Amino acid sequence: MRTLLVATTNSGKLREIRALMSDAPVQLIGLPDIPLIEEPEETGTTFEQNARLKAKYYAARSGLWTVAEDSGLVIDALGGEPGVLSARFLRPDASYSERFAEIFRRLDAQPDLPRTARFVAALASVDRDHVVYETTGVIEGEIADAPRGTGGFGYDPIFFYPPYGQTLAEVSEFRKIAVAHRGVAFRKFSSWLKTRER
Ligand code: ITT
Repeated sequence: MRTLLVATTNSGKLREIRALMSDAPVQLIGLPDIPLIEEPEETGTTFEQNARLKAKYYAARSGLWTVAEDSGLVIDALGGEPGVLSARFLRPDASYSERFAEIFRRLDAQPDLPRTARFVAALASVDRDHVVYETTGVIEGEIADAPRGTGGFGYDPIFFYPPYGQTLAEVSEFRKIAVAHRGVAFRKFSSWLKTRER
């Protein structure tokens, strides 16, 4: 089995990706398993550009076949913010409670606008400098009235998923990845791997 580097510095993402790829025919390793590589600057303006940028960067520095993803929360009433800047929204070191408060403040200032939002994930896999696979995944939902739940990570406490009637922080990881953006993208990748890595 070939080794595949899952290039993310986000432990929440890594945990979900390991669960999603548990039956993929590859030997998964994460950034904590290899010598430290400095993080790239995410200069892209789209999720797809940043996913490619990260996959190419980590593949070149590690010499390993790599998969990376770029994701974020897109809120319609905020013109798509925080979007590709989700990890850095407000300030790179802002807490999520500060970020939630700012989002509620801005949404409350526009009570007539819908609270629709989506999480988007773009995935890119690079092998020997070539992008060998790309895909995206999306989950549609709404911004909750208040943060709820302690599971998941990032913006999960404010992302209300109507079919569950709960935020993504109120459901188990199993139920989250069954429907969420990263689950959609990594299941497609895993199916593609099964056809390629026989
Ligand atoms: P890497 O670039 O190292 O993978 P990162 O956290 O900086 O880690 P991104 O630039 O792709 O990754 O930013 C993704 C941010 O979007 C993440 O830090 C969260 O704030 C948010 N996000 C993405 N997926 C999420 C999810 O499933 N639940 C909650 N928040 C999520």
